[in-house]
Amino acid sequence: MAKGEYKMKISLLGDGAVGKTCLIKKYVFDTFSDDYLLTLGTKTTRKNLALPLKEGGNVNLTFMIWDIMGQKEFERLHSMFFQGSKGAIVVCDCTRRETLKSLENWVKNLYKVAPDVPLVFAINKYDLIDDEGEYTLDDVDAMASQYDTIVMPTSAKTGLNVEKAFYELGRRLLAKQFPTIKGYPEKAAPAQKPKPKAAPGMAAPPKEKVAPPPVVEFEEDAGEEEEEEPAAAPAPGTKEKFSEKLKRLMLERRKKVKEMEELETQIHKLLVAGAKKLQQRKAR
Ligand code: G3D
Ligand code: MG
Repeated sequence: MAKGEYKMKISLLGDGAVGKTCLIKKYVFDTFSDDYLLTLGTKTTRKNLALPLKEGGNVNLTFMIWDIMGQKEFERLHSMFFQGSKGAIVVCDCTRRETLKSLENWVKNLYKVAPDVPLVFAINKYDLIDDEGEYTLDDVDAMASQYDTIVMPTSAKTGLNVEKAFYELGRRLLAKQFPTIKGYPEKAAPAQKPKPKAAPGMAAPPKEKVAPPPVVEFEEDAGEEEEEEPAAAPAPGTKEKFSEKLKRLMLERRKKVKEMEELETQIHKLLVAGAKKLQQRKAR
């Protein structure tokens, strides 16, 4: 049973080519291709995540994931992208130290329009750490400790910590309302000891329980089913039953939230189209 339903905008920030779009693609569609370009940037991608509570039941969270273009020339558009963000995954690339140096700048700019929202720092391309890595997690930990955040090595290529990074951000987004959301269900470590065998005539030992992975499903901006329209407000002076009023207000609220989301998606599309034009003009 869901104990709550939430929809929240989050942003992926970081310099150009650190892997933001690939991380979103890996998380939402579970694929990675090296020739993948800016195709996802044209719309807000959604993904549903069920966060299990210690006392049982889940909280359902829909991420509205905003991908930005990290290149410096789009900087003046960024504050518009950031507005309404409830949290962010801030990404750098372990093979380019300059992307690590920019992390703080990204956070500073985000905090101007979305102060103190929860963050996760992702040190991406960690699959390349042995051959091309320029710095490691330790270099980032010191800097990250000034923010209330966690740092994770990620790889959009191998999938390392991709789900975990989004899960941890989701957990932080809802931590105030739901402090009992469980931690990310890590896969059980390989058993060190040989498993006890059942003595003859005895029942086999119970199998070790492994926490199931969080329930996730994705949804692009697909058309949604028809929704009930709120009833008209009664004429002034007319009595309205408590239950009817509550239902009317809840439906009105839902309608307004939907309208706002549609506006946000339109704004996002417009900004991305504007950024692309700017990019084309620069290339000429
Ligand atoms: P951006 O959205 O932050 O600008 P992209 O970055 O997601 O477009 O990725 C930029 C490049 O990095 C892409 O390569 C992509 O394949 C590669 N990349 C992204 N994440 C990873 C990763 O975790 N590991 C490795 N090895 N490569 C990654 P191209 O060559 O297409 O520019
Ligand atoms: Mg991108």
